[in-house]
Amino acid sequence: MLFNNVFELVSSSWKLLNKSRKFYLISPIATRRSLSVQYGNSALLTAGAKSYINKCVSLCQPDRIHICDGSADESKLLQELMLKQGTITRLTKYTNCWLARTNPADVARVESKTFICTDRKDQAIPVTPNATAGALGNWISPADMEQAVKERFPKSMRGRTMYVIPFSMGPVGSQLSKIGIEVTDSPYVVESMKIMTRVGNQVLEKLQSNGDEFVKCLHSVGTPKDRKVAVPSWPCDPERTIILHKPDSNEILSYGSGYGGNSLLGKKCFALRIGSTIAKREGWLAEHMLILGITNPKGKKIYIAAAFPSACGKTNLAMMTPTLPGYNVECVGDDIAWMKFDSEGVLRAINPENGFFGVAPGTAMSTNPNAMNTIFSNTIFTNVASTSDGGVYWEGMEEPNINNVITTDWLGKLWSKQSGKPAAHQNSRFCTPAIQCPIIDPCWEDPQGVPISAILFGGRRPKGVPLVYEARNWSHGVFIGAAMRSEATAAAEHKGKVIMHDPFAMRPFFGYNFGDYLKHWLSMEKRGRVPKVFHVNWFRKSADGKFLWPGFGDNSRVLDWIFRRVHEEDCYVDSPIGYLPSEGALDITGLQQSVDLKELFNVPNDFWQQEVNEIEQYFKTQVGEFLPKEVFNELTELKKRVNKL
Ligand code: SAT
Ligand code: MN
Repeated sequence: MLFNNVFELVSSSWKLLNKSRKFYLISPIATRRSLSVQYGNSALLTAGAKSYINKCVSLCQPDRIHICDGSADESKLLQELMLKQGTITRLTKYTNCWLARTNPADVARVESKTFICTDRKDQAIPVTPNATAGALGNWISPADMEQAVKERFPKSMRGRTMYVIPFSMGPVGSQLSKIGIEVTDSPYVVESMKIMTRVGNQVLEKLQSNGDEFVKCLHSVGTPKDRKVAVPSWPCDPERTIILHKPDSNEILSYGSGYGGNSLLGKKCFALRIGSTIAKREGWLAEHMLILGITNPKGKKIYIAAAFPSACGKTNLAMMTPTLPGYNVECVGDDIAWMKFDSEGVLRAINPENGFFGVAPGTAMSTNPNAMNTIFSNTIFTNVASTSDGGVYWEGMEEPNINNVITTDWLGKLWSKQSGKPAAHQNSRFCTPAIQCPIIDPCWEDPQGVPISAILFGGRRPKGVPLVYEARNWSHGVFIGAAMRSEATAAAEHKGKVIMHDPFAMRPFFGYNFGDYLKHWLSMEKRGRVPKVFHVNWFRKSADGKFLWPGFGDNSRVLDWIFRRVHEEDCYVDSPIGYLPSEGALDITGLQQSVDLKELFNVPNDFWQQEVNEIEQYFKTQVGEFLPKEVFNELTELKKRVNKL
């Protein structure tokens, strides 16, 4: 490698130049450009870290290296830099809050440009004669991946600083945690990663004792081919964006986008895609799930994990304020759960993240007061609107003073309600430290994880799907996860409100063949005591298009029924699709609006016949021979029961 000696040189010069914290080296590359390590203590780097950084330097050829220490001083430095570059503005109304406006072409995850690289295609996705491209992920061959990298990364960091972010997914030192090193040319990514993960020297120290094992994450915002950067404050290369994962070598390479799951590589790329492949190898689960603790009026507490697709209310459920008296909800995580059986056979979960990257629009004191009380300090907002008093605004925020201030929309244009245009982008986000959540669970950082008693699957289903039903057993639960469908949202590039298959809310996040994923889930029953499984749907609508259920805090009524079912209370009736609450079992005392329970729990014959056919088609065309027979049998049984309706 061209830069093999960089760190040897750095380490020896460190003592001499420690005062100025600056090094200027003459690089050994042919062009003889100078490379300076301008920040950080390279002496802490392990041999594996050095070798990886050398490779990235050699490929991307940055002008400077910055080894992140996770400190507040470092944040100040980067905030000042980003202010100068126009990437962020200060939100003076709040403490240490910032607003970033992206290039409007870089606003969400790009699923069609996200790939898993394996030797054989069927290691990454089910290969069937009529599979729809991208339905269960995209595969790329090692040769094509190499080519894609060659076309994009060489010299991609010229003129820029290369930041090295050592981070831990999960509390540093927990048996369930894993370490990554993200190399990026975006200070916005550094500051966001410092909120979303645990960053700093303690991670490098851990690396010394864990056998130097880390996930390699290389990210560059890139530069368009014609070198015309459309929005200099938010460089990116939307035309050539690509997100590559190589499970074999625990490697991620992401080019061209600075946004969310495309660039904060600890999140979807590591914690879910690479995470799911590590989990498969090691016998645990890496899932797109929130984790909450719920205590009943008698003081009994259970933990629940719930999988909903992006932008379907995971953050709202995880931070819910129950309307049902005596109940208390506490938040462990809002997006990702890593779950493993302990030696006693109890399924234990950690939230591998350290912050929330939540959808802003719709977040309000009435819908999620705990989120509102979390996000107004130490937060990076992206693509929300700003107000002339130094604040933020988005649709549904219920800001009473909005008419007394001048509002600038997410595109930087003056905005008024009368314009009819949204002030904030639909997928605008807050990136905020989890510890600031007023109802963060006392055990949220417990290295053992919290014991999971129930798993919920759900999505946006305007028709036919009841408020809640329970799986008959584990394999039926796995089937319910596999058959999940939900309306598309703005979290990715899908347009319109089409109902999409989104098994386990993992469709964009599988790191390996979905059929093998199902087999892995089925095998959990042999590894320990599996939790009960439920399906929930807060989004059913009446014929006139109104939501049948108030949702938010009133979802505690559903959690109450689930709580009682976990404790085997006899409060259910059988139905063709699973167990429903028996008459009167759903506690609706004190509900502020009248609800049509009959409609809410109706299991319409024609709808379910169609649904079963649709699932069968989907399994046949997209999963084919990779579908485990147990899941196929569950479908056959459901079909029989539905046909008797
Ligand atoms: O953009 S992210 O992938 O981080 C958010 C989401 O889609 O859940
Ligand atoms: Mn998510």
